[in-house]
Amino acid sequence: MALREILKIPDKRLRLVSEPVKRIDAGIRALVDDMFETMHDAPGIGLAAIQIGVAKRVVTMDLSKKEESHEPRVFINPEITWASKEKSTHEEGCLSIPEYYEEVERPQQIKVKYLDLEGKTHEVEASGLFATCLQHEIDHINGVLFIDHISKLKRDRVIKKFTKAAKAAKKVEA
Ligand code: K1U
Ligand code: ZN
Repeated sequence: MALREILKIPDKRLRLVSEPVKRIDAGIRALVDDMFETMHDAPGIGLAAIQIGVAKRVVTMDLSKKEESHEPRVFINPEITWASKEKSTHEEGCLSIPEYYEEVERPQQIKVKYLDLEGKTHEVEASGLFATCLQHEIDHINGVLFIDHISKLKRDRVIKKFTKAAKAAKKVEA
């Protein structure tokens, strides 16, 4: 297991469309282990593989409230098969845009088809934080960020702030 660096905006890799997983092998299992370690360390409740620079359609999630009782979930090649017409609004954060939170409106309920680590197909119905987090992570594997769902004015402002910080960090490195 290894702690991996989480990409931050404006890293262009966050805009890649991730590739479907063709075979669930030792490489995918090692990737999932690294994702859980990185996500729990951050800490976060979800992570998409592209956030650690791997453009594969793999998502990890743990919505458990207590630190001692982890409820790890893995979604491989997740696909939204149904979304409710009713919408709901939740505050979202993103490990690739640290310390920035905004309200986002999304379908209130969704159904998602995915593979588990054994390659078995499942379909799950999600609502509440589970639905919000799944949609946020499926957006990531499609190169979409939660700031794409907010006003252009707010989005431009946050991109500008992180671009400036990335340039300053590069200058210190050089
Ligand atoms: O994908 C990510 O960037 C992870 C993100 C997931 C997410 C959070 C909230 C709404 C939608 C999607 C996070 O985990 S941000 C951190 C966070 O929300 C959190 C961290 C520790 C405890 C509880 C929440
Ligand atoms: Zn995110």
